[in-house]
Amino acid sequence: MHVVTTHKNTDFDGFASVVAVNLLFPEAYALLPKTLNPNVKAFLSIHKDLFKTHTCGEIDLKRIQRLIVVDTSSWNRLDRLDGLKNRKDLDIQVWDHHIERGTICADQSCIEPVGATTTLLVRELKRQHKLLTPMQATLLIAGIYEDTGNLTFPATTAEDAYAAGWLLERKADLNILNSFLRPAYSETHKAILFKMLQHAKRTKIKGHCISINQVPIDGHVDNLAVVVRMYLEILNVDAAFGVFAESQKNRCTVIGRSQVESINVGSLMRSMGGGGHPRAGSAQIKGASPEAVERWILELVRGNQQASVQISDLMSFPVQTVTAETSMEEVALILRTRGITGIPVVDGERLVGMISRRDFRKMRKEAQIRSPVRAFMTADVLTVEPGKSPTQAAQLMVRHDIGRLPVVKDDQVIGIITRSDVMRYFYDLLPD
Ligand SMILES: [Mn+2]
Repeated sequence: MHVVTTHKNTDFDGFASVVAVNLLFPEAYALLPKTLNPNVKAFLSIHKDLFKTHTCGEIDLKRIQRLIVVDTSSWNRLDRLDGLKNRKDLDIQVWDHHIERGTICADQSCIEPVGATTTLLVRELKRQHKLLTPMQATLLIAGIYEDTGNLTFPATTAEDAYAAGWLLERKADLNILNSFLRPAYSETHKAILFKMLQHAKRTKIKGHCISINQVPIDGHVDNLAVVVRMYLEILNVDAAFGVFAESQKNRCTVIGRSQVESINVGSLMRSMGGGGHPRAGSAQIKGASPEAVERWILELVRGNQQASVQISDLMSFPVQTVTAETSMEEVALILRTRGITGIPVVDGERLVGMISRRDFRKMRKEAQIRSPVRAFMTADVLTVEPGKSPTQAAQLMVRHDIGRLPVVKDDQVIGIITRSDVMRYFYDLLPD
């Protein structure tokens, strides 16, 4: 007898992986733990008839010859299968995307750091040209979307996105999916949040109010980012950090969230060996006490260099300018040779307008190419001050659909910032 199973408190990735294995090995019994996460439970309550599943009590463990484990590699996360632990004749296969090895010794394993275990199974389904019903495709895509936060979590890989694409081609239904993929907020999350609120403290650093909270946890808890986000909102601080300490494994998981631009959580977490984006990030630290991790975060926030990036750090200068008397012909030549799309028009050092490639469309006759810029320039020019932040510049560009902003200080043009300068900052390609 062959059995496929997954971890307790089964999420969509776990359940979808079980179903995917069943497509690869139709003879395997799908064994589900008694505890399912609330989203999966809601899904199964409606779709139960479509998926043939069993629970532990229905199966005689002695008859199992082959065990396929998905989305975990630890015996203690399986439901009532301890009796199989010491069976020498058992053939074990593991499919998982958590790369820390668990306690299960597998004969065959596929363990790779992708966003979801389902992705690894989709690879195999694709290779074997298996047919999927739209319902199966929908369940599988739910597994990928849940574990990757709809392909937005930093752990998401290109292969997760390709797998999602393949499932959409097989008619995965996003309407059904959305009604079941509410942010997972379980009893465990509630208990952790409650503990955090009991010990909440606020710290003032450089005019910011932040909160760091140490929480002991027992084993891996999925999706702690949800808890940190709620904690941040309830405390209404500028940034919040959860230091989740697993004393057994001697490691801490830090999850940070920020609602101000001047605290860039992604760059803080990168300094700690993790990753993320300006508003959210995480890192895992081995062999440090939670107290030491807290002190480290405080130090990083105090010296938060990245946060003080201003337009003046990103802008280009000196700026090529023209006067209102320059001919359009000359402007065309400058645009072409310098590979730019617009030039500020100045009177002395004062900004009086902007002439861009678009303005050439206003010309009616060819002879007008010899006319001065004054006739075609935009006089009402949006500008930005050097002390403003990259986000503020980006907002102006998006709102007014412009690709460049002159940087003006005391009525003088001191630089220019383009859309690509701002993008480069957001993608962290800022030169040191
Ligand atoms: Mn998973």
